[in-house]
Amino acid sequence: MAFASAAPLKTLTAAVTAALALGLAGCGKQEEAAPAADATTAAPAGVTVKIGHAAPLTGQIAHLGKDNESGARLAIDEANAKGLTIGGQKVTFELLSEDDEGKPDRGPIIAQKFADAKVAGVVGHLNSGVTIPASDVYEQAGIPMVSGSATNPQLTERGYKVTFRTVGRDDQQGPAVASYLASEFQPKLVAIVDDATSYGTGLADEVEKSLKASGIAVLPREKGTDKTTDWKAILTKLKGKKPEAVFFGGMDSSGGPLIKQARELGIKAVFAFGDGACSDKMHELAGEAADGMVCSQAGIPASASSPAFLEAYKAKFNADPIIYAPFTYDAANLIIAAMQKADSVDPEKYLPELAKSSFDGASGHIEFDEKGDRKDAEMTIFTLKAGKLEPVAIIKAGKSIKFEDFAKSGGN
Ligand code: ABU
Repeated sequence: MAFASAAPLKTLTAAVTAALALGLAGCGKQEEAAPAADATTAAPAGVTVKIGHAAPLTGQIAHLGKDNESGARLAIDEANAKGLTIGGQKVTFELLSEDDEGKPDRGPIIAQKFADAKVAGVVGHLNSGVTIPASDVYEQAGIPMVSGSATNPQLTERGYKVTFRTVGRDDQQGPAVASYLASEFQPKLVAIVDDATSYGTGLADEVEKSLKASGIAVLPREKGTDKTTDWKAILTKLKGKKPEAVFFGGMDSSGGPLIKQARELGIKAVFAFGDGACSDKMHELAGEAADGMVCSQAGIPASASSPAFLEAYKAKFNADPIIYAPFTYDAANLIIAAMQKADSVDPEKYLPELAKSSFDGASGHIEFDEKGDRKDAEMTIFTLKAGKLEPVAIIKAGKSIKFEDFAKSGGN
């Protein structure tokens, strides 16, 4: 990623202007230090650095949004516990978390709110369809953003300097899940359904391209929305066409009802999904009907994250991460590590360090390519057996290996 200077942030306050001299600009308020009797022994003044986080925190996929938020919060709390000094100032990070409701039009509104609040960086958003329009505002404001879950290629295909992600892309994930479906199940005819979002449609397109390239016939696309939970009309139509496999591009909140209703209608096809529907929620929503499903994630499984992260997450939230928490934890830590390297929380100063990151995170080693995409992102294929999602294979740098071999090798 080539870096020109980031656009200057709007209207700096006098306090922030003073902080700019210390390399602490664009990032929030200067805290008042206690009056010191002797200037030579005075503790350095502290600053509060705001980090934005945005995801759907209400609605059908709030479980995933809260998982994302928890990952970022854990990183922020750990950094604060360490008591970091950056640019000679003691830094306290403050997480400003916003509910974007997974709605594309909320993305730019929240991004502008973060810009007005002078956040120094953003973890998020969760949905590609929200992150992409929000990123226009972050680019304008010069605010680095690292998504831990948005997988649509368009996010990093527009030459923006501030957009990064810690997960892989749907043009990696789509071929991975399509190739597993083709080799394991050898379907001759596949139906593809999507939820009409940027993510669902984009991933379904990638899967369709890959299946067709393998000589597999694909039925005309069927579409719902990201709110659809009644799929009977579409499924009844598909049943008559007898596909041997069905791929759904969408989230677990819609994917669970889809597979449940398919089994109720007697459809025996194998069902496959992408990362948005690759969670234990599928079993919660569909029960035994979800058994046998195949799905992919655009990174390593959350359960294979670093033991230190898994222990800290469990201790703090009394729960295990669902899908993306390791990736939002890493996103927040990447921003903080770049600030430390630059010895500045000024986005313009730490952005080049973020782009050059070489970081061992909870989700593995992370470096970014020139677009802001994670280099050599792993793709994991799962099947759901007896109510549990089990990773079966990892695809990295074009090579597929059994998950147990990947785990034995320590994830390298
Ligand atoms: N990657 C799946 C969920 C988030 C997205 O819309 O990309």
